[in-house]
Amino acid sequence: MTRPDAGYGRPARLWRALDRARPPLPRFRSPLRGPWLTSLLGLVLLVGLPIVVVTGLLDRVAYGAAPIPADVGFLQLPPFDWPTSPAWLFRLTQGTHVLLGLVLVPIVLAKLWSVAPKLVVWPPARSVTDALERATVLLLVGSILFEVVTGVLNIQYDYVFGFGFYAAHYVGAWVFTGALVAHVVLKLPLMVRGLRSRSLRAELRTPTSGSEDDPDSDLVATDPRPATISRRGALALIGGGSLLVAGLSVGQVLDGPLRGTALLLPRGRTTAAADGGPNDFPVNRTFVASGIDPAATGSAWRLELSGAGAVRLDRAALAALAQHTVALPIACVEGWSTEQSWTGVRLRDLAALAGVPEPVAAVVGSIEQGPFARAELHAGQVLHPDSLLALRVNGADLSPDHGFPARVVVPALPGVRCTKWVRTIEFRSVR
Ligand SMILES: Nc1nc2c(c(=O)[nH]1)N[C@H]1C(S)=C(S)[C@@H](COP(=O)(O)O)O[C@H]1N2
Ligand SMILES: [Mo]
Repeated sequence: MTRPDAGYGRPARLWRALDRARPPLPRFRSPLRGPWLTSLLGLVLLVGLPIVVVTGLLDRVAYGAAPIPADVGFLQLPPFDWPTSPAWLFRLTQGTHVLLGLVLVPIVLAKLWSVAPKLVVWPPARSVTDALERATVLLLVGSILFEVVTGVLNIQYDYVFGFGFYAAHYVGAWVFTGALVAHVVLKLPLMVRGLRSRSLRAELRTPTSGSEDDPDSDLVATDPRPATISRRGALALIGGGSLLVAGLSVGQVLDGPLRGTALLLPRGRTTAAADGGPNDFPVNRTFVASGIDPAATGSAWRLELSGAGAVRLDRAALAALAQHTVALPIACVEGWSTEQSWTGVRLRDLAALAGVPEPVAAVVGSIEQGPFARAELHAGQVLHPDSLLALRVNGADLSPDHGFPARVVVPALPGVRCTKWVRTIEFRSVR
């Protein structure tokens, strides 16, 4: 004989057992939570985060080929030649990536706060579709936190991760993008409905707001505490947090005394010579840190060009070639940037000297060993009339920290490829 509830017995018992096993979950009782606030924060992130992702992916293309950043297999974007014009292009894309990424952190945290009742539910999933939906949320939350933490650590004083950072942050960005697309597809109608449920204008005029939110939403507290802050106040707090972050970061892209205000980003504030002189601008790696033997940059230094033939030039011979002066930015992948006036020999003149007037690429070698030992430039970067092997900056010889005897500066080239302490340049006529 079968029992009448045979079909339901097992699941019902399972639910009861799960209910009994319910861990002591926190109760969320703020009356501010509800579809409207969550949707508003969601909308801001839906506009802002794709900009952070796209500028990040563009920076990756600008950066060029391995070894830094490391190979990422099938996730590699189709490479294209990063433009050389406008000269501030990388300054803009990377500055936006880092600044906007930081400014959105308070909003990401507020959004997570606003959906907290949905993040900790028991049982974790009630059906297969529910489980799938929750898996995308888990990936979304996990990847955004991962991107924030790795990004913030990387722009602090030193590379915390070595060069594993670039691959990790990049793969994390793709995980986030996939999860975001799924999340938007699933939640867009809810977001639109949530936004329509209140008027932003009315909310901004309301000094206190109680809990009169949609009682059907599982974001809304069932036993709310009295409000201690209005929705207007909450928005001011979140927006104020973002403004504060912006105010303490934006200095890293400004030249002059305002640079000192970038308190959250010490790397962009560290200058080599704090003397107000021509070489007093941010330095990435100092000469001492490079580990280069000082004798290697002294009178024994020669620039070695190769191409159709080999040419060796000492610094006096380089200085005797036609010199060009141009204002170009150094824009670091960590987000700081500066514009300086550089003087030196055009790379295309050096290419001609090496017997390769129409190179398809150039490989620049540094005296320094390690990840900066060589950097490849594409034809457009070599042939641009503003692309220089700089000997001087702001009218003075380069300081050891900024790459003496000679360094590369190329319009729109990421700072990381503007090799300092150059020793060799190989001009290639075939790829
Ligand atoms: N040889 C060498 N070149 C280098 C670096 C380096 O560490 N070693 N740092 C690069 C990075 S990441 C940046 S942002 C710029 C910074 O130039 P600066 O230190 O003169 O401001 O130099 C680039 N050239
Ligand atoms: Mo950099």
